[in-house]
Amino acid sequence: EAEDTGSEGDADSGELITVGYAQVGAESDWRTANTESFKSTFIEENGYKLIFDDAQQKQENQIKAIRSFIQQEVDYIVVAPVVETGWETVLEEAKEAGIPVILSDRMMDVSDDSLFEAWVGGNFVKEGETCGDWLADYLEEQGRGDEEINMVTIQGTIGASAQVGRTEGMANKLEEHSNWKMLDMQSGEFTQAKGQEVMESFLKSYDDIDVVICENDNEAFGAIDAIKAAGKSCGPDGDIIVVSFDSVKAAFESMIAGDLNATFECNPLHGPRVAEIIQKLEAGETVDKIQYVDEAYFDTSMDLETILAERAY
Ligand code: GYE
Repeated sequence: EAEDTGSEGDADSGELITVGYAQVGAESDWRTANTESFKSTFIEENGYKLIFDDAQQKQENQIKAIRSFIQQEVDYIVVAPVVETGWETVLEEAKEAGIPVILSDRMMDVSDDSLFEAWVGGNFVKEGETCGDWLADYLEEQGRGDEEINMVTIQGTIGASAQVGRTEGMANKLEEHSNWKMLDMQSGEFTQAKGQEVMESFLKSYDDIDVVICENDNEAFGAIDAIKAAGKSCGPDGDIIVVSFDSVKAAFESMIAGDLNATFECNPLHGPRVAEIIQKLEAGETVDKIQYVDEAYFDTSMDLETILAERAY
């Protein structure tokens, strides 16, 4: 259901730039921060009217939202695509209607890249590789560099760029460490509830898990609950190493509590970045097609309280 967060059809709305945002859903803290970034950027004072749609993690809902944006003759369509494939037809419809499409967060896999103007988001493969490198250093420091290490992965939504890239980045690092073994990988749909369920089943199937890689922080929160419920411990002083992606505030709290070992950052604050792209297009300037955002990582060796106090999401 599209929610009109702009002015209620007042006389001025013709001068505002109308932006339709087809959002994935509300599955994680990251997503909430991303939605907030768009809602606070695309406001009337900044010259915009935002039409926001939450697809509840379903591609068919996003396609419907895009079609509704086309019908409403919005000026720009912004999409954070749930999955990478299956977008050609609806993008061609937008192109025929002369409405520019900007992608943000996750990527689309389309044969004709003139179907969108630009993409801005995180480098998911790099995030996965950073995670693998961190793990190698951490195990080395613990004197476990040559030990057999058993891992499991709670993946994101299958086919979503963030899942595809993070899994791939980690797989690249697995190739470099013959003593690392990936026992199992299953999707936790980027939610805490599903993350917990998947971890419960992993713990039933394997009694020798050393590391759990969670493809977002919320899955890790669920996994940590499952580990504790099974009578095991995690974090720097525990039985199981838990790492995740995003670096939302709650992940810092989890590290401070001694549950989570590390989180690999993914910046959700794309509202201003997309607004900059739109302003350039309005001015007839060219924009970089692919724009990666710089990202860091955080672990329990750092002064997390200080970092958390300054964290925007
Ligand atoms: O990691 C996860 C969210 O696509 C980068 O989606 C985004 C991912 C993020 O559900 O928390």
